[in-house]
Amino acid sequence: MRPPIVPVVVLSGALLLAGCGSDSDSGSGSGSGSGSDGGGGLSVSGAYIPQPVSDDMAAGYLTIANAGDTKDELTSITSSAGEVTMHETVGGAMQELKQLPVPAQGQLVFKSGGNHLMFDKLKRKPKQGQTISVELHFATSDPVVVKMPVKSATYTPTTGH
Ligand SMILES: [Cu+2]
Repeated sequence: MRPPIVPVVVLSGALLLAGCGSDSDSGSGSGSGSGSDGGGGLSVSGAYIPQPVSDDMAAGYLTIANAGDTKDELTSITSSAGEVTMHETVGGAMQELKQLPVPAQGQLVFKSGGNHLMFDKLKRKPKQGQTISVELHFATSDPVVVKMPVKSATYTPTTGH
């Protein structure tokens, strides 16, 4: 008697785990129902802070996506690490913004060379490997807590889909 041939099943689904490194920590509010009334429509991705040169200032970047049909506004950012404001870059100079729109079915993008989060009066200098937690406040949606990893000073995100 010969041993039966066992078919080898390749579970290609496991490969998905290696993609995109989405450290989803946003404690997604379970069961967002029809989502007709704001809330649950916002998600944050690609957050990072390049390790700053300065001891008490740093820039931060992230993308806020709005899957809902209602536009919202980012109105403030708070963090126990220090003060955080929104900045835009205009002709090489930075200007503080009071709020920024998150369009319906759209995105609000903070990226190097453009809009960014500005950390000021930091209690400790951010170092690569650390994480800084910030809370995003919106005109309509509930606040969103984002853990922003500190990357190398020269880190640039790989844009993928
Ligand atoms: Cu700035």
